[in-house]
Amino acid sequence: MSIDNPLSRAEAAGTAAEAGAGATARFRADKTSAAASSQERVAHLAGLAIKALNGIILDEDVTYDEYNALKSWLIRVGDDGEWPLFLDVWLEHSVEEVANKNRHGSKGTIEGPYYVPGSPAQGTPGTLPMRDDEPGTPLLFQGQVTSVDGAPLDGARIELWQADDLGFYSQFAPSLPEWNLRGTVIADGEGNFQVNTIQPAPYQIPTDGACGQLIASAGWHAWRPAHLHLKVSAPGHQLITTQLYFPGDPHNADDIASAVKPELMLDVQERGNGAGRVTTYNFRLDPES
Ligand code: MBD
Ligand code: FE
Repeated sequence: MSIDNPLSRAEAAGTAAEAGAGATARFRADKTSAAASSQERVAHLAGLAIKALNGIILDEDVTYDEYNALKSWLIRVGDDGEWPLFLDVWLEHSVEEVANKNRHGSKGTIEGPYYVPGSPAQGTPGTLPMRDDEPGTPLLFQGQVTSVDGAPLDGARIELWQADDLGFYSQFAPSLPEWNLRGTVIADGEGNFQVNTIQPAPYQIPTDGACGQLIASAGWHAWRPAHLHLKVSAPGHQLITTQLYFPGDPHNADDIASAVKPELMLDVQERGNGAGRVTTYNFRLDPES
């Protein structure tokens, strides 16, 4: 974004349907695994879900007007491509809780809809791909990757993706370079890494799509606190998908996606002399089971 021709926030945002179409295509490319569940499991879980919804209809005397409002909203979620957004905001946190309940190392949290595999790799110290005049406070993010027993891990990889200073993710908002603020850092032989980036802005669920319509109709807020997304891995160890948060963000306590954990709060310090901020976070990985 150039100083003499700044994009308005609305221009930088694009539309909910554009972001939704991107997230839907991404999911189809990376995560569609056919027939992962047995017939018994499908019958059990689908049966329970249908029973729970029928219970709500009967207990709450749901009317035909309400039923038809739900029907038209569900159709719109698909039209806007917002099933990935809807599911990751309101359900993924419970799936993550189940998936990682036996882990001893660093906490994970949800992946969300905006991960793209294959971001450009580089050594340490590194710098996330960004525009020449990338807006935002510079942030040096550093740490060490060890095993749960404290052994430094050679061959550790830190994949980072994040929103920019307006809260937008490259490849899901228009006008951003393909890999803007997405990168993979290869740690040194002791698992130490340093990466230069900028502090992300909080993320607002698009207001012009089906999820935004639900939020407005219910009178909820639409915000996720500012966060860095990470996938941290090392040979022989379980990959961690996580996010890290910034102290003082007004939505740390009421993230719409319920993905904040106290262990995921960064300690951010000023570097002085206008050099921006620095934060250190160490990752402890469980051995492969
Ligand atoms: C995000 O940036 C995000 O991290 C999640 C989980 C959902 C929507 C947008
Ligand atoms: Fe995010």
